[in-house]
Amino acid sequence: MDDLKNKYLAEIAEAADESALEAIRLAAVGKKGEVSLKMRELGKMTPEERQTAGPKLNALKDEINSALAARKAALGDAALEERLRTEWLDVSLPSRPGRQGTLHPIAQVTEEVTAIFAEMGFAVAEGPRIDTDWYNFDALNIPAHHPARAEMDTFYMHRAEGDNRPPHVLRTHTSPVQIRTMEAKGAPLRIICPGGVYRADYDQTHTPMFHQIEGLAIDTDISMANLKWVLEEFFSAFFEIDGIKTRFRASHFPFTEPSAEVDIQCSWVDGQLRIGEGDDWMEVLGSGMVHPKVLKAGGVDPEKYQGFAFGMGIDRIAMLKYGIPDLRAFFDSDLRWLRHYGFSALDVPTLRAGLSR
Ligand code: 2U9
Repeated sequence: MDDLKNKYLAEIAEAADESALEAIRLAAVGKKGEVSLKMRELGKMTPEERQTAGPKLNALKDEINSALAARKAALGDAALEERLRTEWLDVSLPSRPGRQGTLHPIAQVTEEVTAIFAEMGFAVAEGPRIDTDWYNFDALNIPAHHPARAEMDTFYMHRAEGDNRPPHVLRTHTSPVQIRTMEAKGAPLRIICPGGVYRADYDQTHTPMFHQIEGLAIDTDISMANLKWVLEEFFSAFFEIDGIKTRFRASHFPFTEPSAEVDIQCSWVDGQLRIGEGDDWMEVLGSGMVHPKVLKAGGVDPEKYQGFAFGMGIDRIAMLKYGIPDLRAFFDSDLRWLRHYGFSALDVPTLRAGLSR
């Protein structure tokens, strides 16, 4: 038995891979292996002989099995070590020119708008794209059966029959993020909320998913004058035109009072749009003073605080700034379009270095 033990333990220690180990296992403790055949001979022995040989054979079998397992684990570790040594990648190498991806114009414009508002002290706030109808509508002074709910062509999430939880919707604007941030942080507050929103609408100027940036500033002495200054600063920086003219037209939104739609100065020359010159106007934005009911819904005391808010379509201002003619192309994933309208991922927009180089 000692001979068997020495022979197999030496072979196991030498085994170079898993298939060699398996061959040794079969030869030693497999059905027809040497140790197994010896175990079968126990039946022919006298009871006294069996009493000493039986436990010894069992112990030998156990010892071989655990040596096999230990060697298998060691081989596995060595294989992993070898892979870690040979399979490595220098992530600091530049990508191959033909493979360099670009930033989508929506990502680029989101970065640009964020950089401008950051300079004016606005932080970025984010929230869920699926939200309750309370955050998306009620908190924004759009109660059930208000025509604005129907106008927004809302996507409702499916509910199983008998499921009585409040309805969830794909947010139709980023405004629920402002309510959530008011609840979480209170006043004073200065935030912008960029992100995707959803409305069941599809034609040349509407896609079922598009992007907005909304802004909110709350403090104890905020007025429409602050709103006008902030927006004029924004338009000048964004379109890179000093002193761009704006026009505020009275309007109506459920969540602001008073409300204004904002146009920027433009002209059409030979069917070409030019921003910041001429005597035409182009609507780019909606805004107003936050309705007291909306402040209250966000847990802010309307007796003490006021705020202004505005909202604009990122996709739309991206089209205006970069001369992109068709909204639907934004979401076609056409590589030629993406290469043409895409931006270098490494040129981060800042006010000092330039927004779009
Ligand atoms: C809170 C309070 C007020 C956000 C606002 C608009 C006006 C607006 C549209 C622009 C083009 C949506 O993308 S669009 O179709 N938005 O006209 N948005 S005021 O007002 C808020 C938001 C949140 C708590």
